[in-house]
Amino acid sequence: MKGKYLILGSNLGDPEGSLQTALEKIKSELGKVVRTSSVYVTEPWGLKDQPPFYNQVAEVETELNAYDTLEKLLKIETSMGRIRGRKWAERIIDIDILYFEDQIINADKLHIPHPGIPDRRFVLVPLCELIPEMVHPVLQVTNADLLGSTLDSLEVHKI
Ligand code: PH2
Ligand code: MG
Ligand code: MG
Repeated sequence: MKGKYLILGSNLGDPEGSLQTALEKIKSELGKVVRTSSVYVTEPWGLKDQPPFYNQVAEVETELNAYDTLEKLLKIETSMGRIRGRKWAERIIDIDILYFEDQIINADKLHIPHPGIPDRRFVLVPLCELIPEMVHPVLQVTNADLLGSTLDSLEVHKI
């Protein structure tokens, strides 16, 4: 299976509303939103002293390449009032590229597949709702395998 998958996250203001707004902006800036996972409330990963996150995975179709896609996503984040603070800190909206078909990119500011996938249940759980059988192009195991073997134990609740 060769899709393009994003993860959206928010834990400030109106997180559910922000996920919705971001999906609408993705539609107008990138192309089609083919499918979305459920929304999950997730314990903060990395920095504990912040509100829980709302996370959702989206499959998108776009004619843009990965670099231009990243540029558009950063533009959407800025248009929604994202201010960059501490690494892993609270944010109105974060949109990261997880997979871009089976492309492997390791550039300055763009790493695809997203290097955090195997260590984050808040990514793997919604991803497995959509594509458990997809094989990670670097690790050569499925998303379901990654979820089964992850060392992360943070809680992820479907709402
Ligand atoms: N994003 C982060 C840091 N920690 N934790 C959860 N649960 N969800 C996130 O989206 C998230 C996080 C930095 O991108
Ligand atoms: Mg992120
Ligand atoms: Mg990001």
